[in-house]
Amino acid sequence: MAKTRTRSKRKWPEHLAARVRALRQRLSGEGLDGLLITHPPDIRYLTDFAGDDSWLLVTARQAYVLTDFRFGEALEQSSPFVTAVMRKGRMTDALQDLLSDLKVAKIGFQADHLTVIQHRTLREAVEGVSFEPTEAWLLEQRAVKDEHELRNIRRALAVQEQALMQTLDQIRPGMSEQELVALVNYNMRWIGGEGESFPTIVAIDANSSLPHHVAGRTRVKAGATILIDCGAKADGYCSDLTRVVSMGGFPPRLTEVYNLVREAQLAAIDAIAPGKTLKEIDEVARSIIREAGYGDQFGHGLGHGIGLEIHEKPTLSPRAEGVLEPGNVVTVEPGVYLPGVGGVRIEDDVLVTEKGHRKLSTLPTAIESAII
Ligand SMILES: [Mn+2]
Repeated sequence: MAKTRTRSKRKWPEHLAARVRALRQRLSGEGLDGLLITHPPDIRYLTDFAGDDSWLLVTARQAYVLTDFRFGEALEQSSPFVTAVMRKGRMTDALQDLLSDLKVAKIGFQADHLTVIQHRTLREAVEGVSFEPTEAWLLEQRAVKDEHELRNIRRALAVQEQALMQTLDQIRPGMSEQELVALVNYNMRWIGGEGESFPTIVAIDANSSLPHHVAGRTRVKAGATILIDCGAKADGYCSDLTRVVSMGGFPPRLTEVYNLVREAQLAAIDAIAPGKTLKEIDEVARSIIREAGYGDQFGHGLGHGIGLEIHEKPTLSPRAEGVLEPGNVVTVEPGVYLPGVGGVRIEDDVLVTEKGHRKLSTLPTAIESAII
């Protein structure tokens, strides 16, 4: 088969080189000659290349991106330092062709990001190489953010906060959930975000007791409770915030719940520090809500990591194992959901620092600020 690759001699940007070095260290520690990376966010993390339908092979000395015509120019622009392998046929054939040139015996693959069919095809198409399953290596590495990543998360948050404020100014009686979703998304794009981190949630009145309500035709009326959960993206990095507001003032039951959720959130944020277990942070918020009699109405985990994906490690939940580390960025989002009445969730994004934590989001949460 014709050779369509030339080794790139371009120098890697230092922050990407550092990420690849860390991966190579693990590879050699585990006795592997390379890792085949099939999950697009992991490929982007290591190379800045944001195309899909492409695979990355990292060996001890080289990094190859297997892609096709659709992404060739984009790859050259974002990542001239990798070696491009332009495939014309099947991905596995291109890989076979590449591997037959390299002196490699054992290649790891991402067991959590390869389908059963891809795996079978790989084993059949590529001879003389043994493929070893790996799990969550890059997800674990990505849990600790470097300066470049933090800058992007901060940028995403800045866009989102401005968009959210603007949207709150624009809400009028008669607007539907769908229209508000459109408005939030429009504002995020207009202000400079790349788009949404996930489908924006807008839930009015009793719909807000559904944590992942799908926006519909319910309309804003005077006195309405409105939950907005959304996120913007900057350079691929996600932000994630939730606010609940009221047109004129919350009913007594929701006032009680709002203040409770806020108290639980502030206490959990306060407790965040390196070395703390993921479980114990969750328990700080959960115990406050439980003692107030709403334990059963807080049915999800307290938070999750954010980064190139909206749900990353570490997870703050009663079942999570592990401890917080400096560089983790997590959401803190307790909620109380009362079917038929409504729900309150308040969500902010928090960085774990060497000494404790820093709240990255800045919008207020006091109940007075939630009355519009
Ligand atoms: Mn979230």
